Amino acid sequence: MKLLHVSDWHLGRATYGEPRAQDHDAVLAEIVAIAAEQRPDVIVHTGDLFDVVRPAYTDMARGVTALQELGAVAPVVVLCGNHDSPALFDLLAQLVGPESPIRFLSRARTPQAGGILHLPAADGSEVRLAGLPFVHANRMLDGFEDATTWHGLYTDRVHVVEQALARGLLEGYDASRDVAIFAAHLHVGGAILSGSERRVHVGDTYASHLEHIPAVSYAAFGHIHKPQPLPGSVLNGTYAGSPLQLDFGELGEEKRVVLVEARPGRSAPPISIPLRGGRPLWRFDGTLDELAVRASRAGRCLALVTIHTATTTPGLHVMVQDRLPDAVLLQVTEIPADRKLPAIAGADTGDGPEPAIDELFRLYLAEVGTRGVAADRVMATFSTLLDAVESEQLVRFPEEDELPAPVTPSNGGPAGGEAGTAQPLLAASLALAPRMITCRQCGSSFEAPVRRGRPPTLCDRCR
Ligand SMILES: [Mn+2]
Repeated sequence: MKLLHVSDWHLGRATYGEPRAQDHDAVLAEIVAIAAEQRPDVIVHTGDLFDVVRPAYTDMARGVTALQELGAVAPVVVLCGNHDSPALFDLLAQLVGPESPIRFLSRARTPQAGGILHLPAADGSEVRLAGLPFVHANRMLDGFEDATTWHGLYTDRVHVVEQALARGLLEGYDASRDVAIFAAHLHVGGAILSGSERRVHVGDTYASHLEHIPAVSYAAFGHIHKPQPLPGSVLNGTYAGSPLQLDFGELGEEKRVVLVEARPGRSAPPISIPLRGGRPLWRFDGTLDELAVRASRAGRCLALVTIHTATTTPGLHVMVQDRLPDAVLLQVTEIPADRKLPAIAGADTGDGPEPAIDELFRLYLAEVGTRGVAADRVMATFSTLLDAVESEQLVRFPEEDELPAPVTPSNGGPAGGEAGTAQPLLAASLALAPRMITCRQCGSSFEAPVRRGRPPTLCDRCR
């Protein structure tokens, strides 16, 4: 008996806004070709056929077409994953009809209600397949529990289902004829996550224990995107994993489908068949020169690029694209070195007296930096302004001469503006002029210059 195990297609997924449809088309064609070559007796898809509960019609068509092509090779059992809609699965099941080679399992069923599938294999053996689609923590399992038990621990609730399916697998089991398979969309504690799974559905509340799962020839699991054997050595089985690198948590992961050749009553080692279709993800962090060296290895990929430059470089995106002509640039981030001041060794503000305001600003520029302009220019401007405030002198920056003349009644508004008559704008806005202040004690008004943004609060008499 030969079984082909696929999982977590996530049709409709985009990565950083880039649709993966062409990658899915490539990898689905590859999977169909593998099925046609290997001629399995049964094909199991362990869930997350689609990325969202309401996929686009084009993605539904893409999924149904691929399943039909697989169904032309062997019966296909598709489990509903946490990203899939059970209602959509019911609808698809209704449309294809009971005679179709494609079986959509929308929710967990008791053995009496069809939870165990019996599928004949070419070598005369029979596949007994117990399927466990994703169980939501907040939905009651019809047929397995009632209102008094369904709010119990998730792992205990899933255990009840697993036990019922185990009993169903064993009932009338013939070790000389039957191959028992367990298939589930389930998070098993200890599995290594890719980071692209839906976080809330791989949390500890959703982790279940392998000891509860019936002894079978092979356990086909979906839900975790990193291809891997089931943790521990309790059960012979794997997470087939997603067929594409869906997100950067899956960077460098080798994707695959799993082929299992089992004989009745025996467990069988799973064989990985690598998938090469679809563009891989690629991440780069370095200088443009370093990119030029490494670019040849990138090829057709979806790239996340961080470039370290000396100073803001116009046209950087084009320069990166020139070096990666076949890549789709998902994001290019520039980190110019001059947006931060060099950190000063020993500039510890822990104990000593409170540092001066320019020292605090210097530390800020060393730690956080600026957004647009070189940090040393910002620091110089800040120092100039600070000196001007302290010495109560007007300050004039050369840049001010490049500004258009301000609109005032004396120069007749915009039409009469003349170059060279600009007022010292920055100085005017510096509030060096005295301000009217109300005395905190006697309530009288007095004029005072504003120093460092902190005006006096008491008049001369009350001071
Ligand atoms: Mn998934």
